[in-house]
Amino acid sequence: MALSHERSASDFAEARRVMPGGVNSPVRAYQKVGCDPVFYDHAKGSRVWDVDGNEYVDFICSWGPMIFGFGDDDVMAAVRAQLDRGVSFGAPCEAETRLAEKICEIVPNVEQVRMTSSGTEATMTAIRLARGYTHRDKLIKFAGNYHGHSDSLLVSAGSGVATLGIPGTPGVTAGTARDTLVAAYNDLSSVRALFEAYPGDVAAVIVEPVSGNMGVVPPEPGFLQGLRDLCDEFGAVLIMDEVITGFRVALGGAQELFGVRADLVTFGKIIGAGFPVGCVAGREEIMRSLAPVGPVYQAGTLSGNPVAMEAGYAQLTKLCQPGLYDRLNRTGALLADGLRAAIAEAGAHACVNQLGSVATIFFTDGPVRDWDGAASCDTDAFARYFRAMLDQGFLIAPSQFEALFVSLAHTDEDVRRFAEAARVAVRAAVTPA
Ligand code: KE4
Repeated sequence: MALSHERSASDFAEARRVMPGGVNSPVRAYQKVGCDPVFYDHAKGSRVWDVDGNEYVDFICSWGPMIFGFGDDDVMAAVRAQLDRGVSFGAPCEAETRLAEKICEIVPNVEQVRMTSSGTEATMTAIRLARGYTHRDKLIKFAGNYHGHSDSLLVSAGSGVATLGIPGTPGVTAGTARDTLVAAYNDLSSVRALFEAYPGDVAAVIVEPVSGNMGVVPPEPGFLQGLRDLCDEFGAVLIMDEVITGFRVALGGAQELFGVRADLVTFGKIIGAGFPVGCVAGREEIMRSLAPVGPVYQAGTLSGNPVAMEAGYAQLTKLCQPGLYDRLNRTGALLADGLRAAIAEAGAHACVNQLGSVATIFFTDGPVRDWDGAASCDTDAFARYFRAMLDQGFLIAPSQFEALFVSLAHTDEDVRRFAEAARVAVRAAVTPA
């Protein structure tokens, strides 16, 4: 029975009057999945209830931060304890140092941290820091990778830019775009070619060590180490953007999982446990270029916000418990198996990429190993799949070019029910009305 979305519909009409598209981040508008967005009312664990009272199992997890599910008791206790002590100081406080120390303790090759209020600010800072440290201008990124919405990084970006099919980079100057060079993911020769075309002028390579923003695309064996070797050969900074993968693909993130050293690493999402937090981190030798020690300026009114710091510290501390990532990854694998069974049963032209607790069903034969592969997807089929999952009470990312997130609150029963719903939804996807 189709769910009623009356109040969401009126909420959306009201929102559109006062906010562009009715949202504060484009992908939330459901523009490419053929229906209006549901408005969330409240959430707990793996569940979300919308304003019409419909209950869903949510696999967006607020785009990654809710690794323990919504409203984790330990995180909320830490937040409540701070609320009456002050929600913002704009001055140094011990909570900032505690979270920075925890990140340095957990993450390989990190000696110092600079907190920001978003992943975008973290990657923007990392780029500026790499340019200031190397005195070079050019930046290499990968088609389909998304690193937030700072000018340099909107060139050939994934996520919402890919979802909306925005051509070029309106609002970004030609000069800025000229300094961003675009390589193909999983293609080291395309990276070498750019280094050789701009000898001595590439400041950094920035990469999603596991792509999440063209859908999930894991690095092929040797790709990340190959980037490390190229950056060493040409004297560039290797930036791993771990806003998604940080504390998700392993406690120590992709650097731990793949055993490849980044010079700078950016985090977001999980380190804020749902509060606005990002950070750039790395060796002190580079980080000391940041003001007030060095000349590379970066700042933020709410950077190191005490409530956000306490939330992140509680979450990272809880993630240090043994066995959690085995359980998280097992749930991710179960879910991917369920999707593959649904594809096989429907005889659908689709494939699944999964790594740990992130996964994407691509409506193309695949394999999907780069942006060209992802771009070949039948996004109308994905939209039919999305709507069929929504109607059955499952919330997934409203875009072919995003990831599905599993949390530690998702049970085997949640996954079993998801797989059942996917059998119906994949058939609907490949059977245009
Ligand atoms: P934020 O500025 O949204 O906190 O982080 C930007 C960012 C940086 N790097 C990576 C690898 C990211 O995935 C992101 C943001 N992720 C998107 C989802 N693909 C956030 C959701 C949205 O844009 O609404």
